[in-house]
Amino acid sequence: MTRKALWLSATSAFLAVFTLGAHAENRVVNVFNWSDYIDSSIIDDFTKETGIKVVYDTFDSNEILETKLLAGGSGYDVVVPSGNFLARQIQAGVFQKLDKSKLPNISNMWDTVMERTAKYDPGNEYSINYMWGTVGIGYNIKKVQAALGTDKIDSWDVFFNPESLAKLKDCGVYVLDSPADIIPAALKYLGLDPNSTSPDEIAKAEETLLKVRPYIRKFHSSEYINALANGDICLAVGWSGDVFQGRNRADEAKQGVEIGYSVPKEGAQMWFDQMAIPADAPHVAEAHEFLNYMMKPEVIAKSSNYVLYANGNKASQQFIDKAILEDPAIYPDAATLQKLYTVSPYDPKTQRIITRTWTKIVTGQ
Ligand code: N2P
Repeated sequence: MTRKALWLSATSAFLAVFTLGAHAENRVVNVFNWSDYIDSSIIDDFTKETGIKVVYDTFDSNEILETKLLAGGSGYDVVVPSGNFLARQIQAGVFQKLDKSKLPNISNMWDTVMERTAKYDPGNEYSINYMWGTVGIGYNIKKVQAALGTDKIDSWDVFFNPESLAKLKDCGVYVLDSPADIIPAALKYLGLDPNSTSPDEIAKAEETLLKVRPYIRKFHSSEYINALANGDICLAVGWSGDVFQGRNRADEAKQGVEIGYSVPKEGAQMWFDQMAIPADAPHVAEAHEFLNYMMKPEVIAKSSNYVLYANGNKASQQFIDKAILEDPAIYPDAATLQKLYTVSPYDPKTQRIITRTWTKIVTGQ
């Protein structure tokens, strides 16, 4: 070897090692998940274990996530839409199929949940369940008792009946800013199909919501956690685990605020939030490592123990706090399951009606 050739090969060897090293240090995964939805120590542990840095952003609305995904080039590697939104996003070509050979921990998943999520993602080819829960009523037990003379809330009537909600106006009512959660609940209350696409029936739901509109202080999908915990509001139509987080924050603050959660007897929506990889994700290998890590039983159990939602990982159940596993409002028993319904994605025409209807409800016109 000439001196020059030797020098060149030494340089390229050095460059190769250097580049590999730099690459390992620079490994990144960009995650876009719901707010109040993880124990942040999980992110730190993932980075410690894999060397992959996590850039973690949050949202509180499927519509916001969908707008980013449909625009393309979001830069996200892992996103977590709810099943009804995921289904139409798969149709729109927004996601890539998962490489199951990179996801050995999938064997920990729970067939009962996978059967349900297959409704949105046939064969579960594009997504993995993160958490699932219900839409129900969170409330301040003492304030509701004072306003209504009872602290037993077991019906949507407390919310959809204007006479009842009027009594809660002053202590404060928040509602999810989420048409696909609230309109089906109104339809169910009216004894109609929560999945109705009939414009007449959707108009009835609108009318029902407009009647209680004057008594709603705010439409927002994450502020109710603290608002309940601080005693700033007495009722929120919200997501189960978020209400329970509000209850725990209230307990920790020791100001005497007591929070309850009701799965109304007329029926409540059961939803599934699914982890998926966008088709144009910049870090596909890292995304798979992240998903595989999240399917470790101890890891996802830690998340459920913190966010107070059930997850779709069967093997994690041995690590879940007993009080959570045995709470039928989190892990529903047969009687609770009976009351739960799921929703289907809206077709484009119905979606336009729903969007228009929701604007009217939120603006109160
Ligand atoms: C997390 C709420 C997620 C539930 N804070 C809605 N899919």
